[in-house]
Amino acid sequence: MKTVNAQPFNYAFDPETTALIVIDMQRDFVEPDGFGAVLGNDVSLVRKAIAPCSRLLRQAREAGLFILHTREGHRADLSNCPPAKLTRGGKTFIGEPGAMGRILIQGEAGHDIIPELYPQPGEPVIDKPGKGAFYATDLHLILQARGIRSLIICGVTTEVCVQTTAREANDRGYEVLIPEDCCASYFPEFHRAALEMIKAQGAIVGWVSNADAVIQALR
Ligand code: C5J
Repeated sequence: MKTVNAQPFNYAFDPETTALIVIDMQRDFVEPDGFGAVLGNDVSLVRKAIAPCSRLLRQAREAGLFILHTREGHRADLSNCPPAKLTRGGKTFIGEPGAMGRILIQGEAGHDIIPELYPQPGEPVIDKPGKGAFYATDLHLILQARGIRSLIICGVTTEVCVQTTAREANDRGYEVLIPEDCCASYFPEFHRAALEMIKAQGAIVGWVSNADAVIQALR
């Protein structure tokens, strides 16, 4: 077992039964011409997570951890996008043309994962239509088949897709750890609040740590 210095108390995990999931580090969310930016957000806030994620990814690969990535997006004909989701955004909408192709559409440049954190061969990529990575995907099946029990979750945004996935995972019995500098939000106060909620009441959803502490545990 490995132990990570975490809050609200140390997090113990077995690398054999632990997976690292990188949530939605897609060009549409973190690059200056993407969906997030067009909605009026300052992407420099979410780009802060790239370097810590990259360091953690490198160490996780070296340690042989099971690594997965997710992408939020939809079929080109929008048939797997709930009508309610299609009306959200206010300024631009899913499926509309953007600087990197149609917004959040599978196969478009903006839907792809940023080059800095690009998946390596053998690392499954989960395409998800919702905020949570378990909803309408085969993620749970893949994790169960590998005997995974603990999840280290990184990515964007903290209070949306990261938090939703952490809650879904917790309810399915996984022990969740979030390295706080490996996730980010366009709203720093939401980032802080989401992490507070996760670790409250004796890790009601999971544990919070940082990239260096997880890297040290993996060494
Ligand atoms: C959002 C995400 N914020 N990946 N998606 O719409 O958090």
